[in-house]
Amino acid sequence: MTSFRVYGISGAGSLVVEYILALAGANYELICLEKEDRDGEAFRRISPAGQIPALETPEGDTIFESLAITIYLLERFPDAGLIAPQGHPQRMHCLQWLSFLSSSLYSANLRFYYPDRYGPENEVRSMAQSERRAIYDLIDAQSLPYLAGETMSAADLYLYMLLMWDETLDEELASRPNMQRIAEKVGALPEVQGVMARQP
Ligand SMILES: N[C@@H](CCC(=O)N[C@@H](CS)C(=O)NCC(=O)O)C(=O)O
Repeated sequence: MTSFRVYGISGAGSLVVEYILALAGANYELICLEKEDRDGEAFRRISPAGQIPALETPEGDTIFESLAITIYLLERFPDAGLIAPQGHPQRMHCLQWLSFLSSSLYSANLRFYYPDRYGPENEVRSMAQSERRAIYDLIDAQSLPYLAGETMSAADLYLYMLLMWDETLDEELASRPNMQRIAEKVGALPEVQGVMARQP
């Protein structure tokens, strides 16, 4: 195998993995899994919880969890310009925002889209919606051009993926100009547009 294999679901948590690979100029194949594939023994050996994203490297190693895959790819493609170099403060801020987004906004989205897994559906969903909006406000309160600072980083790509899941995104962005600017900049990248256009 000469390319990466991304295990995903169309438009879901595999997007950030695709964005990074596309921006790094790496070859990859997207394998979209149905529920029965995700529950199957073969995939559970790669991702024990049966969740996507998971990644198989050209060397045949596998890794799951979107944050871990993101950090792994940032290390593997240091020249892709998606994180500042070692020792630069923007590097720690990129890691900080990635970590924050993965533990807070991604989780709120999971509660919003799979509420029955967490408790009474309507209550869980409405609490997740409030939480999502509070996190949007917090992001919008940042005044820097991008999450980590002056230049775009993987944290902005990760945010963009999470925003893509919001069915009322236009309304959410309309009242949050700082977050809107980041979404527009990321959405204007041809590599990101290519990934979105190729979603099965
Ligand atoms: N913490 C995990 C969450 C992964 C996750 O929940 N993925 C969702 C799609 S966005 C999934 O696999 N859903 C299918 C399912 O849970 O049945 C990560 O960041 O990778």
